[in-house]
This record gives sequence, C-alpha cells and structure tokens, in this order.
Amino acid sequence: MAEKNGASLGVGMVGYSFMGAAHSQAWRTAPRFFDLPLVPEMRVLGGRKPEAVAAAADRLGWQSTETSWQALVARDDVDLVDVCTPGDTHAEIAIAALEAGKHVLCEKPLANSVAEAEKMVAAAEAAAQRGVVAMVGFTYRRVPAIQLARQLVADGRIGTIRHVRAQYLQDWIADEDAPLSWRLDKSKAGSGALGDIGAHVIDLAQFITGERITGVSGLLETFVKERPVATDFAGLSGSGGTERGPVTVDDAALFLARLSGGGIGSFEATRFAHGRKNAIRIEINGSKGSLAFDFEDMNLLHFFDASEDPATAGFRRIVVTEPQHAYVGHWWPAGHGLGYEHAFTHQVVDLVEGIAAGTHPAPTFADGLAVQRVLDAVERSAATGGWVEP
Ligand code: SOE
Repeated sequence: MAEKNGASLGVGMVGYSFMGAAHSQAWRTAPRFFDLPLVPEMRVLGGRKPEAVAAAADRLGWQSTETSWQALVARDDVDLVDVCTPGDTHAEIAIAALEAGKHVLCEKPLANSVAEAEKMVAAAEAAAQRGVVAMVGFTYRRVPAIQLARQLVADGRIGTIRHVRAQYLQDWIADEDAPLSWRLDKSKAGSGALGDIGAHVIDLAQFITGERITGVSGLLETFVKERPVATDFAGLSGSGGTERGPVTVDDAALFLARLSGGGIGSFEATRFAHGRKNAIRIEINGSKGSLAFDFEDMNLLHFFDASEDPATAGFRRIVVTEPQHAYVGHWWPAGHGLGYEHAFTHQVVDLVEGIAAGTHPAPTFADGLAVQRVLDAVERSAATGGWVEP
C-alpha cells in the first residue's frame, strides 16, 4: 500500500497477546477504510519466544520478528513503537523508543506507578521538542457514542456536571478456579481491577466531562487470595495446573470522587460481576440534562434534555451510526453498527494523522499520568481509610 498511496510509517509492535491482536487489526485496517496521510507498514513484531512470535507475526500480518525489544527499537525501518506488553515493561520500552526518536503508542495504564509515569511524561516532553509523538491507549475514547457524549458536554447541553456514576464490570475471574494470569500479579500489572479497567472509566469520566478528579476515598478488595498457576492463558481465559499461587492485586475497586467543576462521582471496577462481560457504564447528570452509556450496547447513547416539556420528556435513545457521528462515515451505512475493534482503528487514525500534522493527539502521556495519579490516590486512600488528593 505504501507504494500506492505515498509515504509510509514503519511500525514495530512489542507483544502479541490480546492487545497485540487488537492493535494488529487496527494497523491492518486503518489505511483501508480511512485516507491516511502516512501508510502504516507493519514491519516488525517483537516477542521473546522465537517460534511463538513468528507464528503470531504470520497470523497477525507482520513482515518480520525480533526477539528483543531493544533490537526492535534500534531498527532503522521502525518509525513508531507500539507497546502492547504488561505494565511492568511500559516505561523502559517507551522511554528507550522516545529517546531513539520513535513515536510511541503505549497500552494503558501508562505505567505501574506514578514515578514511572512521570519519567515517561518527561521523556515524551523531551521527544516532543524533536517532533516525536507519544500517545496512551485509552481506546474507549474513540467509540463514536463516547465522542458524542463529550461533544454534548462541551456544547453545554448537560450544563454543570453534578454527578458522574461510572462502572466497569467484568466477570472473567468470578470463577474461583480461573487461573492466575499476569493480570493478577502486582509485579507485572501494578494493580488489579483498579488499574486494568478502573483506569478506563477514570479516563472516560475525565475525557467526557473535561474535568479532573481532585479527591478520592477508595476501597479495594481481593476476594480470592490464591488461584491455580496458569499453564495456558490467552485473551482472558485459560487453564491452570494443580500448583496454586497468590493473587497480589485487587479483585474489585470502589471509590468516591470530587471533580474539579464541583460535581461528585462514584466509581466501581470489578471482574466479579457475573453476567457482565465488558459493561462500561457511565451516567452523567448535569444542571441541564443527563447522559448514559453502556459499552455492551456501544452504538447507543442515552440523552435526557431537562429543557423539554416534562409531559413528554424522557431519555432519548440515540443510535450513534449516522455519517455525521465521529469516524462513522468511513464504515457502514447508518444502523449497521460498530464493534470493539473499531475504536482501535480510530486510535491508529488519530495517531497517524497527528504524526503527519505535527500535533500531539490525546490521550497524551500527560493524560496517562493524570489517570495514574488517581489510581495511586485510590490505593493510598484504601490503605489509610482517608480522603486523598491525586
Ligand atoms: C482485561 O480486563 C481487559 O482486556 C483490559 O485489559 C482491557 O483494557 C479492557 O478494555 C478489556 O478487558
């Protein structure tokens, strides 16, 4: 495609599990549905196990492989490094790539600690002086219904934000014998439901409202303290053997929050909500109206306009599949619906356009740090039982 459409952007991706597969489909698809200023070339996939990374490269569409991320970062044909590894390696890979002059897309949460995230922001700011772009993968921002929610708030249709009610509910470890994967290991993941999925709703709440969380009071719980060590794990499921190991992260996180505009919020993240598979639910009540979204119905946004005649007012069910809605015109005719993977494609589109235009598309590493500070504040609050400022 590069020859056909013009300048290319050489991409190297590290990691090829669930997120690696999602990012790969985005790199493959974006230039085929969107007219990009630079054509992504899927040059190299990085992973430690030679046979496994070769098989993944073949399956996902990468041209070559490297078994060390340092070698991948050093390659002249790599202009952008896409970091899809567990959180414990985000900082070292992203910082090395930025210092080598490569653009970076880094999966969320940005890091496993505020200290690491601060170093990543410093590296991103230094790299930005040289025209290098760094973005963090809070992908759900790029669901069209979420974009519409943001627009309605920005246009003043919701008024002053009073309440944010945010939940991220999954159930993939509700079974007590679900195996111990890296997401349940603090040394790899940093935290549990809090950082893995709570981070998304923190980012979404701040993105949609345009405000920051300024204080929190949190509660963390680990219901199942030991699990079978994973012998085979891919995506969110797998099997374990007879050996058991400790769960070192939270299974569930809840917190109350204050927002910079004077509103208040409640947040919940859990992987123990039987029947809820990927329920990202956000309801916002403002002085002029309300919004409600649930990712399990991701093409819909519910909007209540308080200025309407109370006799006929009600939540309006907006099917966010019109060509006027963000990104949608590049896909299917109205009503034909988008899915999980489309937001990853939109992420690639915005990133590539930002690189070509010399802008720094959000969410930036600074946005990632803002979320990291909230995660850290929730952990400190849960430990002390007090109110904590991020
Ligand atoms: C696992 O909980 C997970 O894959 C998260 O890591 C993703 O960020 C989330 O979007 C889907 O669930």
